Amino acid sequence: MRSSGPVRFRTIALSALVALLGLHLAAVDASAQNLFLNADMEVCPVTPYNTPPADWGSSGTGSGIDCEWWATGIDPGIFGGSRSPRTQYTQIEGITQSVPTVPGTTYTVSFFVAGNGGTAEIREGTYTGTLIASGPITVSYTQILGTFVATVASTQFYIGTDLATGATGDARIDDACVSTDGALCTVPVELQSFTVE
Ligand SMILES: [Ca+2]
Repeated sequence: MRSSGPVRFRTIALSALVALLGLHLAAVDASAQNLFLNADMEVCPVTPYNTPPADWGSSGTGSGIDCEWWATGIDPGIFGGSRSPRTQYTQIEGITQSVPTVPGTTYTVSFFVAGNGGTAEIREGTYTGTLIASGPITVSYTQILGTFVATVASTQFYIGTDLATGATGDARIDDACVSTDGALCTVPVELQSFTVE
């Protein structure tokens, strides 16, 4: 009779675990993912210069961001992996990507940035589009994060930096995210698979 206690406990614990697993799996839906392709910007050619990461376009006043080159100011180093593309001092520069969106649905958009002053921005469309979120750029990486309600079935987002005012050097960007799962977009891309599972 003494062993019935522990055995019963294990049975209850296993049932609880199965129930939790079921709830956890049920909470994950198809849209709870980072919709950006090459979100960590690791597929990014060193040359030719002024070439954005794969799956991304360029937008800005300059000649385009670089995958590895650094020119002016304190280099904050790489945020994640082996590529954190550089945006150019005195310019407004960034990258764009279109993703499928559901009208009326709220999306969280984010990316990480570091550099030598200036302003980091998330916009709809291009570098002149409607502002979604912005924040100051510091030598330590910080995350810029905002929310956006889609109006059409495909939305282009811009992430980049305004280094034309208040900056003393270049900046680096990395780990972009757009998702209906707001919590997912608060963590670096390499950690997002653990958040979804
Ligand atoms: Ca990266």
